[in-house]
Amino acid sequence: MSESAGRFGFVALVGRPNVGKSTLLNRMVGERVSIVTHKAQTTRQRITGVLTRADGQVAFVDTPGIHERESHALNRFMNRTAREVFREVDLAVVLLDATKITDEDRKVLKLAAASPVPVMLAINKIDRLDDRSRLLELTAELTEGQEFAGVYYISATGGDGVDDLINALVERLPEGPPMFEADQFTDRPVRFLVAELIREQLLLQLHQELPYGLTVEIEKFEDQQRRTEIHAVIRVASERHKGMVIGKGGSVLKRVGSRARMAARELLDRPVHLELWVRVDPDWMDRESRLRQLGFSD
Ligand SMILES: Nc1nc2c(ncn2[C@@H]2O[C@H](COP(=O)(O)OP(=O)(O)OP(=O)(O)O)[C@@H](O)[C@H]2O)c(=O)[nH]1
Ligand SMILES: [Mg+2]
Repeated sequence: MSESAGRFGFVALVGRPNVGKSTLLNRMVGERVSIVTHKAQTTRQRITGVLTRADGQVAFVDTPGIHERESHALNRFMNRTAREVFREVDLAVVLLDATKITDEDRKVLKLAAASPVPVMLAINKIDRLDDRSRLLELTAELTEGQEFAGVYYISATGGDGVDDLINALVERLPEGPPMFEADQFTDRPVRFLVAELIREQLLLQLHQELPYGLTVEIEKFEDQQRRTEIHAVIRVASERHKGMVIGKGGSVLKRVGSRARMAARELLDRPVHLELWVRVDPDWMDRESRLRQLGFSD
């Protein structure tokens, strides 16, 4: 009946670690849906962020960065999550970092070539390029022998080119009613988002390999009259790691707790009481069955 029926669809964001998928998701949705750090392999599970506009709704699916080394069941789970997303969406965006093209990017492009849905290329971090004239050369090289639904040059942090990308995506989506309420910006429950905010602080406060060997679970999440009471467990692989997460006199854990509490307070828009425990669980990241128990599900 109406002349311009709205559009709805799922759009996957795919790419190697650290190219800026989660930053772009947050920018497009206008909320902090997915955690972002300077470290590779920040995102571990898919998370949907919803953008509702007058002409339609887009459900963006952020995925873990596709990476080469699959040393643990967790890595295999992450790569599988990213690879399989092509089959579950209407459109995919492959993200690249304009300042650095790697073998992992080439692997992602190869996967995209087999995609059952159209793929757009978004070349990100153009704000970091001194000489943008190189972009055309780079694009020619990357798209050689491969069809893309469009190529966009963007800065997920600065916002350059992002609106053009969104407009192009919406135009390509099928007509249909929105799946999410207009005020719902993610498919994940708030307790998942809080667990991620704690993990974000751990990634930022701990060095080198350590953050990769831990996971965060929410054991209690209770809205009380004046505040929300949250208890979380940080699972680590060894006693040594436990010591590092706690820090001298509890200093590291205290810092992580207070920063995560502030972030959770902002997210929930009410006071938060956050308690953290550290538990040793040597093979949590090596067994598929254990991962499923901990909520890593496809
Ligand atoms: N200068 C600049 N930095 C960016 C841009 N987009 C993202 N970054 C930075 O790149 C780093 C990685 O960003 P993420 O959004 O976590 O990357 P990701 O692709 O989600 O990474 P994984 O979750 O590990 O796969 C962060 O330090 C971001 O601030 C951009 O357009 N310009
Ligand atoms: Mg990410």
